[in-house]
Amino acid sequence: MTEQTLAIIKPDAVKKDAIGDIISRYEKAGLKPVAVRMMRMSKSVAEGFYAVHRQRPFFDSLTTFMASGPVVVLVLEGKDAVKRNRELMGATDPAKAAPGTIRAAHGTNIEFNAVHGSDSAESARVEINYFFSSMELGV
Ligand code: IDP
Ligand code: MG
Repeated sequence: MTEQTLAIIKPDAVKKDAIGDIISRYEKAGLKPVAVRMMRMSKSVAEGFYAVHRQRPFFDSLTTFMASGPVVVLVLEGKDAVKRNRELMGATDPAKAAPGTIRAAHGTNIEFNAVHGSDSAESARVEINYFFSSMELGV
């Protein structure tokens, strides 16, 4: 089924000049960017985005990291986009991510792991609407 997911190229990957490689991986996998923005999140925008993790011990560190530099936020569209993007990304901890995945190639550790990807169709919907207006989404 054709669906959309939200991806974020995190500050660590932007600093490493990996934007082009990562977007190329999406395109080659049949995940078409249909909305893209480069931006810098404030700490409170990062906290809102990761609100589901607010009880976790790494919440403050994670949201400080996400606000530490520019990111690229994308809506990707394709067949089974949520699942396909999770496969492309690899495991949360780059040390455990399968060879050939984005996190294996560009992640540094379990926190600085290069990319975000929605984990379900429902969270994709919420995350896409968190960052993009209907005008940007062409709906
Ligand atoms: P995911 O990004 O693979 O979906 P989540 O469990 O949703 O992983 O965690 C969100 C983000 O929080 C991760 O991508 C990573 O940046 C950070 N994170 C997850 N677990 C840890 C941890 O144990 N220590 C530090 N940061 C973590
Ligand atoms: Mg997650």
